[in-house]
Amino acid sequence: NRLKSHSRGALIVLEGLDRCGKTSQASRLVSFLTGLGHAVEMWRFPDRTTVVGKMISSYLSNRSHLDDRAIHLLFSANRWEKRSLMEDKLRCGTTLIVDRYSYSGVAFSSAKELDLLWCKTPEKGLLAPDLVVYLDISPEKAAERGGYGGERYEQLEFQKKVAQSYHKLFDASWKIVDATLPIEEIEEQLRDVALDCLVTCQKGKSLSQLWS
Ligand code: 2DT
Repeated sequence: NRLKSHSRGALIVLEGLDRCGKTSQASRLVSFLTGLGHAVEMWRFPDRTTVVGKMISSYLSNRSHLDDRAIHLLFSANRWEKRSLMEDKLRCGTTLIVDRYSYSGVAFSSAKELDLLWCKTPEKGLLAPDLVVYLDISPEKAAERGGYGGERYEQLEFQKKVAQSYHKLFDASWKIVDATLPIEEIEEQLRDVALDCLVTCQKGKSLSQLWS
């Protein structure tokens, strides 16, 4: 119908510690929404395919070393280089399910004791998500799931600090989901909040900017 073809897509972000199940829930949600006939894409940050993304990937796999602030700004630049495409997609009606966004940027860098406000600053002006879902799991439980790869941040002690940083970012608008529930239950909760969010966006909720 006319309204639908002119309405914008929703920007939905999934956040959480490593091994919380974000990536598999994001792809399940994409399949579900696609099945309902919505235009949907799965995105992730860091986007390791760009030149900046390749620098980030090399840092994460310990093939290069970078100053804490320098890598923070690269993660941010990696979002900025996708910003206009993101806006175009949303305005054309495509919903984006994004695996990690600025909150990962701030949570991981401030876990290294960089100032929280300093970490947020380069994110200002990026598109604000319409919905943030946090898949909540304790660092200990996440570690028990095994399968930490060999990447730089995949260590229990560091993940504990990241969890604390995430808690400082929690906002009343976030949907906090217990990531230890059965996969299907989490999936169900995500479907509900995502559909509500899509409706709100279709009804004309405008796009806004982060941390303004
Ligand atoms: P994946 O394992 O999900 O690819 O993430 N990270 C991520 C940051 O430190 N800053 C950021 O801005 C983003 C998006 C989280 C790779 C690691 O990179 C961290 C885990």
